[in-house]
Amino acid sequence: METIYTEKHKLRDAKTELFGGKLVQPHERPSRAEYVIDRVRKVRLGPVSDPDDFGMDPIHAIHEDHFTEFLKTAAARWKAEGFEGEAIPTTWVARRMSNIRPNFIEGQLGYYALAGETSLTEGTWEAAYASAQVALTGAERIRDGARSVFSLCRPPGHHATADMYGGYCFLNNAAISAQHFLDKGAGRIAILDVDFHHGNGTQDIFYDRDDVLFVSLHGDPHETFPYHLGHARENGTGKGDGFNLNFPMPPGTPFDVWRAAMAKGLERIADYKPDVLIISLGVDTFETDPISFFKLKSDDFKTMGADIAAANLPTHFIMEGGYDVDEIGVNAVNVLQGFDAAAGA
Ligand code: 5XA
Ligand code: ZN
Repeated sequence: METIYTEKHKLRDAKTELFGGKLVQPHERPSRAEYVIDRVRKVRLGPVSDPDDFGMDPIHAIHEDHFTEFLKTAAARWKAEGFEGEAIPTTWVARRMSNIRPNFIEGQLGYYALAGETSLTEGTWEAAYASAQVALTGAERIRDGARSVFSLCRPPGHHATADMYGGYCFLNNAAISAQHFLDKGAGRIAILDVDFHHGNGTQDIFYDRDDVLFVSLHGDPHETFPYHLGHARENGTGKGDGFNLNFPMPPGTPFDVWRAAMAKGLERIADYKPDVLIISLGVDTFETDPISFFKLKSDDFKTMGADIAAANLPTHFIMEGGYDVDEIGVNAVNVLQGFDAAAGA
């Protein structure tokens, strides 16, 4: 399997994450992608290629112009005000308040953030832009006939909505890829999100549409991030009714339970008959992940890849989360090797 990768991800190198009431070293850090690419090379998964540049149009097919403009300029504006730390929001559009965008940078952070842990820093925009280009390049490989491709995106994307960032995400790489396939002539795309966290951004972007089926397996939002979306009753709305499927699961969920949920999701995907399957590939379901509570083991990721291959669809893997950094390479690449072995590659 080919991997698309760029070192530009290193431009996203925040020094602080608001976690447990303290500013700590971010869980989402450059070494994550380095462990993954090292493992890709070590096991000789396949060629590693640089992304091409598709410009802003495919990004703006998903994200609002005013939002991308904000992401581009926020860190510099924050610094220009004399604030010394990294830019984090302190206020939100809470219940019964006004949704009018403020002018001052501090107010705009609260307007555009869906969570407070994610600092905006110099270089973040460039890394997020490059990450989206990685996903678009992966999409083009599938359009050119590849059975599968791995877009090693960093920063991740599945929490980002059309106009909100947070949960370590800025641009929604899976959504940008899905829309790109549709804009180039595909009729239906399925996204299977296997990250530990619910892909609230992807759900929100496609919630009223029937040309993208979104299936997510994740920690029950009563118990974990993103807390305010991801319940089983969220099935889509309007034309999108029936095209959103959530499988929230409780703390301690082991692989056999998780796998049975994925089988149900894959059944729905088979019924839908998509042109392409996109996998939002997070490996924070791992048993020792520091911010998650499922109990998957390293070998389970191989089985996961084999089960995904059995769907027999062109498959675009897009990297999302995973924070047991020492094991992230093995776990992510186990999915891809399990897929390749079952697909006969
Ligand atoms: O998939 N999303 C993540 O891994 C980020 C979770 C952020 C929690 N504050
Ligand atoms: Zn996650």
